Order: sequence, then structure tokens, then C-alpha cells
Amino acid sequence: MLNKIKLWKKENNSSELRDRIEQIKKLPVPDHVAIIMDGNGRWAKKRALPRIAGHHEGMKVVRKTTKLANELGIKVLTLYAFSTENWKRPKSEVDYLMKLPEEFLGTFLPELMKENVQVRMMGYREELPIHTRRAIEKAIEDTKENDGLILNFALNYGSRAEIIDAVKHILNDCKSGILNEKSLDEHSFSSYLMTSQLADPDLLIRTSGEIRLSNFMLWQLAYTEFWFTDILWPDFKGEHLLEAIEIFQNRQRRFGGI
Ligand code: V0D
Repeated sequence: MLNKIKLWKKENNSSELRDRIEQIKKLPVPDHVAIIMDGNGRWAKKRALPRIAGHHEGMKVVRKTTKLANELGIKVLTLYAFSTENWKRPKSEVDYLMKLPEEFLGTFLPELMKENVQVRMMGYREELPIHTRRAIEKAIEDTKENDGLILNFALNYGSRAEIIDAVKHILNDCKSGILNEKSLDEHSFSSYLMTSQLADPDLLIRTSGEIRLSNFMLWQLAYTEFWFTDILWPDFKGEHLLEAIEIFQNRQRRFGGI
């Protein structure tokens, strides 16, 4: 009996979610959603589990979020998985984190292929362990012809370093005559960033209650709508993504109405 009620509840919830998805799809959906996936360590601590248990649970949420984003017609999902600051964490935690891309892709790459998802990465690849880098580069190669959602992992990424590198590259191109100083503007500057082929994010989500950017996409977020939530990343569910998008759509509507 209890099982029957649970099953009914589950089906009822998912049909409720489907209705909500259909409503959302009637209005413009953000093309590019970026997420700072914070709160994995805190989620684990609350349950007296090691931090890595939170990271592992967070990985499963990446899969579900990707699936829903694809279903909603979002074109790009950028996920902040590892910052250039995260190397300061205990070596054992970093070693575990660096195994997650392989585990994720080992489990979900066939599913991503079936869903036509294209995997990309932005960040400093050279500093990643070779096993991590190989797994990611294989996934990028295997999915490069897919024309559905772009799943863009920010991994060993830092925005200030990205901007400095762009400036250095620009100075070099000016010196060698590839670029004319007078033609440098916001548009041409953007083409030197790691996001050169991507539109700027329309919506930024940060979980776990911190209200800051933490060196994430400083240039690209200039006009982005922000949505912050206290929900910890491993607890982030489809309903939360839908809530963020509904709020985004309401803000757009008010903005358009003026
Ligand atoms: C831990 C929450 C998927 C944030 C999500 C190395 C912290 C789970 C990936 C992943 C991490 C990265 C690249 C790729 C495929 C999957 C991932 C890291 C951390 C940092 F091509 N989850 N995930 N990478 N966590």
C-alpha cells in the first residue's frame, strides 16, 4: 500500500513537472545558463559523510540537470566544476575530484551521445592530470558532431587569469600585425576569451547561499540575470532549475513591458 502511494506520488510529481516544462517552453528560455555548483562539502557535513561523498552526489545532479536543460531547449549549460583556487584543497580531495570526469563520462557518455549533447571544456587543460585530460578530450572528440545542448565544463578555470591571457594575446597580435589596436572593441576582445564561440550567459545560478562570483566569467556576466539559492548543489532538483527559469522569464517580461 505504502509503495502504491509512493509510486502514485512519484508519477504525479513528474507529470506536474512535465506540465511546468510545457508552460515554460511557451516563453523565451535562456539560451545560455551558467551554474556555480556550490555546497557539496556542506551537504556531506550535514550527513556526517566525507566531503567526497558530497562531490559524488553532486555529479549525479550534473547528469539530471543536463537532461532537463536539454529538454527545455537551453542551448548552452556552463558548469563551474573546479576553479584555479581549488588546488589549495587537501591533496586527497583534489585527487578524488580529478577522477570524477572519468567516472561521469564512463557512466553517462553513451547517454549524452543518445541525447545529442556536445561536451566542451574551458580552463587550463595543461595543469590537469593526464588521465583527467584524456577522458575529457575523448568526450569532446566523440561528441563534437552533436548539435544539441552544449555542456560546457569550467574546469581549472579562473576569470582574471583568462582576461590577463586575452590581453597578452592581444598585445602579441598587435605587435605581429594580426590585430590593429584601433579595431579592438568589446566584440573583438571577447574573441580572445575561452568563451569565444559562445554567447554570454543569460542566467547565472549559484547554489548554497553564497552571494558572490568567486572569479567566474567576470567579463561574460556583465548583463546576465543572477539567481541565488540556499539549496545545496546535491539537493538541487529539476523544480529548482524550473523556478530559476520562471523567475528569469518574469524579469524579462517586466523589462520588455517598460
Ligand atoms: C564536483 C559538483 C562532473 C561540483 C559536481 C574535476 C564538484 C561534481 C564533472 C565533469 C565535479 C567534468 C568534465 C567532464 C565531465 C564531467 C566534474 C569536477 C568536479 C572537477 F568532461 N562533475 N564534476 N568535474 N563534481
